[in-house]
Formats: sequence, structure tokens, C-alpha cells
Amino acid sequence: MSSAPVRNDSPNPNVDVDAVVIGAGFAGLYAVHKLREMGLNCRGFEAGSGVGGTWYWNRYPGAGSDSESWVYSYTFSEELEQEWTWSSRFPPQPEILSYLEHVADRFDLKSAFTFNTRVTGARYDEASNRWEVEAANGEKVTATYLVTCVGCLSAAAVPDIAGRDDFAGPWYHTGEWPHDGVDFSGKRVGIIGTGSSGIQAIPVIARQAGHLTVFQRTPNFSVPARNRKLSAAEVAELKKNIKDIREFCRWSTIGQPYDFNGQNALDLAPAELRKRLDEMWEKGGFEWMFGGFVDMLYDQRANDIAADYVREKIRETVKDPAVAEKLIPKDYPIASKRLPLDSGYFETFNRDNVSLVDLRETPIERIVAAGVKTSEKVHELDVLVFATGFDALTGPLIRTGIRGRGGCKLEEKWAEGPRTYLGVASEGFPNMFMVTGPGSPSVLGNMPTSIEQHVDWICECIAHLREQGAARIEPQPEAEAEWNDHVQELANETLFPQANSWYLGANIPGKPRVFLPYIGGFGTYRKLCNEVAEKGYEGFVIS
Ligand code: NA7
Repeated sequence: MSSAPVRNDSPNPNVDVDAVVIGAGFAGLYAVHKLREMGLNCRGFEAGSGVGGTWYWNRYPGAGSDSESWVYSYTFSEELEQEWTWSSRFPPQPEILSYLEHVADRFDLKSAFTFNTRVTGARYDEASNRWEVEAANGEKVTATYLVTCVGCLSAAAVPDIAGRDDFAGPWYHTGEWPHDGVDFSGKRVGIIGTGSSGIQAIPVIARQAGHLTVFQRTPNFSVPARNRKLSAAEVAELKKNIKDIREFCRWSTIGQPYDFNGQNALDLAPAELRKRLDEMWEKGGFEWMFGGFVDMLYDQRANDIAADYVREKIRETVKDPAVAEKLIPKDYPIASKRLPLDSGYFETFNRDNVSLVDLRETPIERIVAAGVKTSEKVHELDVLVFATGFDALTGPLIRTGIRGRGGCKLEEKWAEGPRTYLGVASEGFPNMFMVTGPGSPSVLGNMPTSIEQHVDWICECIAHLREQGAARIEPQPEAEAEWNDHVQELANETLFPQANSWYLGANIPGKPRVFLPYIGGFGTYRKLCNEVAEKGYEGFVIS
């Protein structure tokens, strides 16, 4: 529980505020900072005992950002940007959490939040034109604006495998990791899931455990992170150029300090293409895919070149050819599932204390007291780790219990998939703003870039409403429908819909198969949002 007192922003801050902000991660902290700067009184609620969001919950071994550290941060304060120094190219979770704690303290943001308190419901009341927000501690707050900063990957999904509660040992989900860590030494550990979280955790757990059994349903492509410490000279150079670097990120395709190179892989002679792929592979990071040839995301032939390249690397790395074949993805385009970065993932399968269970050959039948029972045998375990992902983008919003006009539940309106305008607002939910909601670029790139853009846009919109003396804003149904069609059309031009990914909700049984993020690029999206604002919030009804 935060010991900081609630700042006396309002005559009765528990009851009546300008804005309620849900969540104290990257988005919620910046939203509170910016709204307060505008003179709004804010209340924030956070389910965790501290700030950090994703980086508060995801404390599993090996957790860290796949975005370069120097752009995985805020840009709103030049002093902050110059003061803070990252240790390495890709920052580990504890360092990101320290950064967010530092930001929260430096800008006195904790005082706006009630911690250890999940929002259990938020209802728009038409008569008063206010949001009525209920929290798990029984508090009821009303607000003119509801700003959801609930994260895109924050509703952990533990699969409903028969017998899950029969397991005699402890089990953990990577996204809800114990704060005091887990001691794997000498233990027989099982891990289910080989997405980004599993791929980060597996090499680290393997070094600690007596034996690690990896249960793989779908093999994954992965690119080496090549993480490294940053030298003092490199840090100085980055800080000198940081303004230009950040401006580049804002207008780039995925919010990163690189972009597609303007060439198609299929236009290059094979030897030249190979040379370029080799060079980029040595550099490591997402840049290998997203700083290269854009046709790899659109054209199956170009994608096959990239996929075959990684398949070859897996065969070269994994000593046992039978294990290598199991680890090689064969039935979806590379990058159509979120491409992980790794630090020795495939090498881990050369260890004597690691075994791979291919669940396509021997599916899980149930969990039993002694471990995981597949069609082959019981794999005996002391500890079980679920690296099974999240109910992405819509899950965190739906579980917040949001009801719009006429008591309409968000999950009712979104029964066939999320319906938003620009991924920031939804018709029937006036004065509700979703930071990095479904239909915005969000998870398709560097999260802090998209978060800052959204918060800035939302705050400018609120400032506009206040200047106009307007009471309400919500999308026009036609504009919303057009946006949702546009989001799907753009996705359908790519190879992304070919995989069963969480981008499409395919990891959650019963979730509608709809492409969730906007894939048109961060820069294009920013331009569209700016144009909407310049045209007096075109596509919205302001009343
Ligand atoms: P992901 O990417 O959704 O990966 C989850 C993994 O768990 C994936 O390999 C799944 O296999 C596997 N999974 C899920 N349910 C089951 C069941 N029932 N049985 C066996 N295996 C299962 O989640 P992550 O946490 O790794 O990453 C999420 C994002 O967080 C990441 O992309 C970054 O953006 C940050 P599947 O592929 O569905 O067959």
C-alpha cells in the first residue's frame, strides 16, 4: 500500500474529480502527470502495490524489454532524459521498474494513486454525464473523464487444462510472478509456452534448475537480441542525439530508431540479400526484421527467405537434429506471430538438463499431482511455469467492468470483436479514452512511443473540450465502423492473419478472430490522429 497521502487535488477528492486514471504503468503515470499539468484533478487506481504495470507484474527470470533502452522511456522531460542512464542495449525488468519508480517519485505521481486497489466497475451515468467508478476497496468516485491505462498485455491467461489444481507443487504464470522470486535450484521444472516470455525465461531457468522440461505447442521463430552493456562513450553519443532519435521514432513504422530500408528482398540478387541478412543478424534485435525488407511482411516468397534463414540458424545451433526439427516452425509466416528476441534460447536445448516435449506429437492429457501427463507419460515436476500469455488488448478493458450509455457493457458491444475509433474511444462510451486501445498501433512497436502519442492526443482533446465548454465527446458510429474496417483491411494485406496469434485473439478459446492492433505504422497513425484533431475532431460528436 502506498504510504503517500492523497494529494488534495479536489475539495472532495474521493468523490468528485475531473479524471479517473486506471493503471500506474507507463501510460497511467504519464496521463496523471499531463492531466495535472493541465490543472485537472485526478484520481488513479492501481491493482499492484506499486507503479510499473507490465514491469511490476512480469518479474520472471530473464524478463526485459525488446526495445532499445534509449527509446524505451519518456520524452516529455528533457532533464529526465538526460539524467537517466541505461546499463544495456535491452533493459532488464528490474531496471525498467526502477526507472518508472524514479519517474513517479520525481514528478510526485504516486500521490494520485490508490494502490492495491483494482477498479471493479466504471459506469457512465447519462443524467449527470459523469463516470461512476467503483474500486475493490469499496470506494466510489465520479469523474468527467475516464482514462484507461490498463495495458495491452496485462490480463494473464492460464489455460484451463484438466487437473490444473491437482498439481502438488507450486505453479506460476510469468505475468504474475512472485516478488521474492522463485528458487529453482535442484528442482524439476516444467514450463508451458514458447512465446516471448517463455523464450526469455527458458535459458535463465535452465541455468538454475535441476532439470527443465519445455512443453511446446507451437515452435517459434526467434532472432538473437545480442544484448550488451552500453559504454560511457555510447551513452554520451546517444544523449547528444536523443532529440533527433526520438523524433525519428515518432514517425517510423514501429516507433523504433530504425525503419524498413525502402527495398524489397525480392529485388535483390540472392548473394547480396544473404550478405545483408547476415550483417543484420550479427547486429541482432528486431531490426533484422523491421529494419529490413518490407515485402517480407506482405509477400510469402520474401517471407519464406527470412523464415528459411532462421530455420537454417536453428539447425546450425541445435546439436540434436531431431530436437532441431521440433523447434523449427513450419506452418506460419515468420513475424506473423510476435517475433521474440532471445539470448541463447536455441542453445539451451543443447544442455543435458533440458528436454523438449512436442505437444503436437504428445498432447497434454491433464495435470496430475506429480506433474504433466501427456499422451506418452507423466513428466514428473516440482514446479510448473505457465508462460501462456495474455488475453491481449480487449481482456484488460473488459475485466474492468466498463458500462457505457444505457448500461451497455463493453463486452456486449465488443462481442464480435472490439469496435473503436482510432483505438482511443468507442461510441456509446462518452468521455472515455483508452490509451493504446484495440485499433491503435500499440503492441506492434515501441510501447512508450505509442503511449506518449496517445496521452498527448487525449490531453489536447480534453483541453479542446474545456476551451469549448463542451460536455461530451464520443465517436460517430459511421467513423467508428469505417476505422474498424480499415484496421482489418490493412491487416488482411499482410501475412499476419495467417497465424494463430494473440494479435487475432486466437490464443483465447472463444475470442472472436479479429485483428486487434492497427498495422498501418506509427507515423501514419500519428498523422491521421493529428488530422482528426486539426479538423475539429472529425469523426467525433462533441456536444
Ligand atoms: P504468447 O506469445 O501468447 O505465448 C504463449 C505461449 O503459450 C505460446 O507458445 C502458446 O502456444 C502457449 N500456450 C498457450 N496456451 C497453451 C496451452 N493450453 N497448452 C500449451 N501451450 C499453450 O505469450 P507471451 O507471454 O510469451 O508473450 C506475450 C507478449 O508479451 C509478447 O509477445 C510481448 O509482446 C510481451 P501457441 O503458440 O498458442 O500454440
